[in-house]
Amino acid sequence: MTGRFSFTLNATDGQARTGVIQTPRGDVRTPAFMPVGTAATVKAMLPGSVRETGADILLGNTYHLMLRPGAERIDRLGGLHKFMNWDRPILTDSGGFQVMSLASLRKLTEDGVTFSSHIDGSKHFLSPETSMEIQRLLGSDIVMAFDECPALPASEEDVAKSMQLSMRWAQRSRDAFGDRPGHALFGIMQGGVTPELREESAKALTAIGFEGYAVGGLAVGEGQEAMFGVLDYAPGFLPQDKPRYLMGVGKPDDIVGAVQRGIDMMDCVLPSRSGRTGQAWTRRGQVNIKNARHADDPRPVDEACTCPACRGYSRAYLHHVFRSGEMISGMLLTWHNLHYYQELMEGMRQAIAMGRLDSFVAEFHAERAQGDI
Ligand code: PRF
Ligand code: ZN
Repeated sequence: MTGRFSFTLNATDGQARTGVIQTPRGDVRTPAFMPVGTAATVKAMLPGSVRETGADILLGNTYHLMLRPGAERIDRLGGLHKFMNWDRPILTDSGGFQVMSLASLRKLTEDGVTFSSHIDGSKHFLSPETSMEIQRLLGSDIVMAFDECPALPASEEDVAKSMQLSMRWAQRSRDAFGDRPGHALFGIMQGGVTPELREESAKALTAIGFEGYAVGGLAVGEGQEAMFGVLDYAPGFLPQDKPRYLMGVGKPDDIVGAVQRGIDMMDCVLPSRSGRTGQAWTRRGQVNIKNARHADDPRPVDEACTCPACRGYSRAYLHHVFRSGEMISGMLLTWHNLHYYQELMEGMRQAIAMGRLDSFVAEFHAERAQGDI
């Protein structure tokens, strides 16, 4: 694998930006939405189908893959790209956030986190050093620093202490990552909803120096208004010439608001997970295919959508296969949802390039306000 990791900004519109992340495994057009492939699969989708929706990059998870099937095993089998048959870029999260939300018997020290697996109760240890090693074994293209995301609500003092620990871990992540041409390490800003803490975190990260910067610690229950409040200033603390990644966001209107505020990358389980629970996301908002009103409806989920679900199937069919527990239900709705998300990103990229993001966003909200009809 030759080539380098770089980021080119092509245009800005207000705070919003569009550009390209170049990696040896291919380009990532920004703003980018990364489908989540936690267990080495975007659930219910073949990799070629994920690509057809317009995805340039997937997200994988250190926490899940270290527990099952194990990073050493994936390494022996040729790395995560080969293992899951996706040859384009993969970003891996570092594990700390998932430990805090999924594992039991957690013990946090300066060194790292000891925890019990949510799968079989086995005991494990994650630290900046072990997380960097696991992400190297996986063959990740964009490696995330090992951080701690405090559970909310938390006092400002606890958020400050946690952020400062994450900044020490960021330095240890940088040191352990080493020199790996073509691979990138991203730092993760923490600091809750306190501007001074966000600024302190950004200064610590930029002093260390990363190939990209994530805004962590948001979308953890604070609500959209508080999240946008932080995004009104936090991206401005980060270098202009490096990608900015908002972790674990979000609903379509969260994504649009984040892009307007200068975010370049996002990931969320929502389009894939809600596809498996009978929720479709469309220009007109959310459609619950379980609802009896769809049982005789010959129309597609969205008349204007060109995905395989909307080109080939009625709401009545999707309602039927969901009610029957058929696997094609999750496959079709996941495809539709990922297609919708990627089309939204493409629309924003083009709008930013033309300096028309405000009118794009106005149209986005106007269509949603009409509701599903
Ligand atoms: N840190 C890491 N992963 C994350 C988060 C974080 O703060 C979030 C917060 N929304 C999602 N995923 N490492
Ligand atoms: Zn569709």
